[in-house]
Amino acid sequence: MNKENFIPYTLAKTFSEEEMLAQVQLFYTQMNLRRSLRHFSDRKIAKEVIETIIKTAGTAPSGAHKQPWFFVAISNTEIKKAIREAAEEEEYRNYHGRMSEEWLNDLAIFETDWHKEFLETAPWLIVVFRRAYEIDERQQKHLNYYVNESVGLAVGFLLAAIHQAGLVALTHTPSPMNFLQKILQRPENEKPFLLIPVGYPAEDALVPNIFRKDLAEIALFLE
Ligand code: IYR
Repeated sequence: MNKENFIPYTLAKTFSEEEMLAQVQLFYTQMNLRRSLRHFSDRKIAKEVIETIIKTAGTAPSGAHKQPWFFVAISNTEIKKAIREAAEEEEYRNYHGRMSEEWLNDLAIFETDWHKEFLETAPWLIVVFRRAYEIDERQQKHLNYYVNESVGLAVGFLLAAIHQAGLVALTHTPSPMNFLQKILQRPENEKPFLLIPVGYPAEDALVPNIFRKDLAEIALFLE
């Protein structure tokens, strides 16, 4: 092991067994309250909050520590409007022919349609990009590793941070999403991954009456 490549690991905290269980149960209880929302208030959120949420996302692990993500945070009214218009154009086509009958049936309980008002109402839109490769000073391409896994993990951290702030979000995937690359003028090595409106919930916000799978349905313990 080359000593120059390593530093000692310092754990923030260690718990007794009881404390550990209490901590993990508390975190589960908090995370279990997270919901995806489609009804946002237009109440402003300080830029520093969004900055810190994005810094939290940037603490996620990634293949060969390449950190193959990029976040564009938008509060600008004109840009949000342009994104809404482009997203609605694509979604109109999705709901009128591009999505299968089965897909439309699966979505029926969510009562979604091509209207995406939340893209203008929410005070911030965070557009997450995945970087399939990096371009060095000599214009050489260098592939990143496990890009979907890495960016998915970063988004998980992002959503947890949003929830921790008492805010709500939607992991939105207007499809296709290349309009985001154009509107936001991102380089060719970045492709849109998710579009995430962030804000306070609208006062009258409703969420679908759906349930999470039990532990036995999502896990197997081999002891
Ligand atoms: N992108 C469309 C359709 C949609 C797809 C899935 I999978 C959802 O979980 C919800 C919606 C839309 O945003 O309406």
